[in-house]
Amino acid sequence: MSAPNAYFTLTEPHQFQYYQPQRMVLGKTMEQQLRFAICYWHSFVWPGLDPFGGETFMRPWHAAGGDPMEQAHHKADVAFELFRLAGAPFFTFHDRDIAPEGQTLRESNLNVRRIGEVFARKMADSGIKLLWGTANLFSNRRYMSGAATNPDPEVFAYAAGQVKNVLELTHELKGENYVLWGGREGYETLLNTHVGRELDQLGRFLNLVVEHKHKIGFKGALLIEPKPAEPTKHQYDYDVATVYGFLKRYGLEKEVQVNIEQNHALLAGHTFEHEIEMAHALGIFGSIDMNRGDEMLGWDTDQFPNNLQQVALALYHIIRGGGFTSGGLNFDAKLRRQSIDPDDLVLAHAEAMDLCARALLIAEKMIADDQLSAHVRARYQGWDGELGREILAGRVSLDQLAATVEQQGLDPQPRSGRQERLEALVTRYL
Ligand code: XUL
Ligand code: CO
Repeated sequence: MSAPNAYFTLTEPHQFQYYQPQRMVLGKTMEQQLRFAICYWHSFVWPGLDPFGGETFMRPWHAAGGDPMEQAHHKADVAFELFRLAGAPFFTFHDRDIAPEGQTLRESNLNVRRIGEVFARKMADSGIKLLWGTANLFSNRRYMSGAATNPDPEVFAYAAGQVKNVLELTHELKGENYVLWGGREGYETLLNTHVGRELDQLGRFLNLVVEHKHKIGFKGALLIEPKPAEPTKHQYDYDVATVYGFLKRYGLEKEVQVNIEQNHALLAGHTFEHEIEMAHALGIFGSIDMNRGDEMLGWDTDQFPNNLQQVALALYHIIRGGGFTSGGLNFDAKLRRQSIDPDDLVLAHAEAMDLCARALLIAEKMIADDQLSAHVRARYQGWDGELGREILAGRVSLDQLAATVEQQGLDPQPRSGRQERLEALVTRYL
């Protein structure tokens, strides 16, 4: 097994321009506000392929003919070296990212547990923590028609066996959340799909996960990650509002929250802030998968964030909604396939962290200055008056409202929404 340092030419933790973990911003340290995590899958599993070409990164732990468990150990060494060099306090993983699939569920789960033991030691030595764990219920061919939503209940059982293992491992590693992204929970054509059954199956699955969480005493949050399409044409967890409707229907809106991804929001035809604000309004905001989609491409490009204004507005809404509790900013982001230098992994993450820190300082200015929220407050002021309060308290009927307009001669006058002025104001904070 090679020494971890051998993989990167960088040897010292990144020197940031803006990210000062201990600096106080809006009542917490930057580290507590931002809670950065590096994900395993894009950096250590994806080899750089696209639909037209294969591996470009040539990661040594993917070398043909190697022993898969030894390669998994090597990968873990390099992963923790990346976390140290980039200075991220958390990481995230799927079971399949960290250990090879065995011949049986039992063997696969044991492989995951063996690397889990390696993680426990490395986490104790480094102080790096687990933001969340998750199970990969989409790569293996058995899941091609869904996991919980598969027409075959044996596949549902298999998926349950994987989730049980990763949920327990996440608990043992003191992970702060557990994520469920419905990778293939959706469908391609109604000609072969019974939507009503599939939704009930998914609702049952999630209830089982919630029951198991309580049984083992896991205190972290369970998070669903919405995505409208890809890999399936119609994903059931389309966006935050759809997930909320699903949770309500299956009685889980108090048990489960959402992990919102920038690129997924874009694919759903929403802005990132829309999804964040919707989650706050519905009381299910959990965590963020921070990345950047390409506005001209209709798929999940998972780029590292670098749009300062967009990130600042996202952080403004996150913090105004109360900020993170168990959640954080997980870089669900991957290098472009031509970025083949190992050091690109370190620099991409570190620069993204610095950008987010800079955006946090901008969000701090927006909040301290208060002009943006003052405008919104003023716009809804009427609702704090007598008429507004009576309506919302359910104390007036349509008859009474119609009579009020006539008796008081109400003639409401339109007022400017001032969008351009507000947009200009935002750019002034940058
Ligand atoms: C896929 C995606 C996943 C989840 C975890 O688009 O975002 O990597 O974040 O399963
Ligand atoms: Co994601």
